[in-house]
Amino acid sequence: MSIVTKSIVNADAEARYLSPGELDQIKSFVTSGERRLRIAQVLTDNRERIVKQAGDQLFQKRPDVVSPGGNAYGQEMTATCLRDLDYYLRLVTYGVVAGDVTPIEEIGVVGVREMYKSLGTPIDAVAAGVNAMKSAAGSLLSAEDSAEAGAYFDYVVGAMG
Ligand SMILES: CCC1=C(C)/C(=C/C2=NC(=C\c3[nH]c(/C=C4\NC(=O)[C@H](C)[C@H]4CC)c(C)c3CCC(=O)O)/C(CCC(=O)O)=C2C)NC1=O
Repeated sequence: MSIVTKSIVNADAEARYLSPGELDQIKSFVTSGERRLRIAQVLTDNRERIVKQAGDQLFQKRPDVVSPGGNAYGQEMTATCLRDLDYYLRLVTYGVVAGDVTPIEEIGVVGVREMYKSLGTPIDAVAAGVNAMKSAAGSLLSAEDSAEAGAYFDYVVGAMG
């Protein structure tokens, strides 16, 4: 939920006007809007490159996942692994646009440990892949934009840690 919706729901539950504090938070959400949209655009435009770079880095660091017996071994499984990274990059763009981790949490974090456990996927390696996407994305953004986007990648990594 964005801060706008959240504030309205909270205020209306008490049948009151938005408080100065809520209006301040909404103001900062609105004034950071252009920056957040710019970041989401860069990530979206460069998604293939970010996923590919992160995959290369992950498989170099964790050759076991793409070796015989590894969860991402074989062309099809490797492609599914890269697809998962792409899923998480997409969720990060949702978070950046919403200025909130809730969409990431609801779509990609709730139940994620159990899911990867049942798939036999080493979740620490998925986290390493997401972290590699953070670096790849960071190299395409200004320091300030990189820090903003980085918080959402960190959220995903933290949820898998
Ligand atoms: C948008 C929310 C969302 C997520 C997150 C998601 C993940 C997801 N990843 C899956 C599989 C998988 N995920 C991986 C990923 C990896 N294996 C590794 O060793 C690497 C560390 C890692 C890549 C970084 C692999 C290899 C499979 C296939 C496993 C199998 O079929 O045995 C599956 C099982 C069904 C399928 O194959 O599509 C799901 C549901 N699906 C969703 O809808």
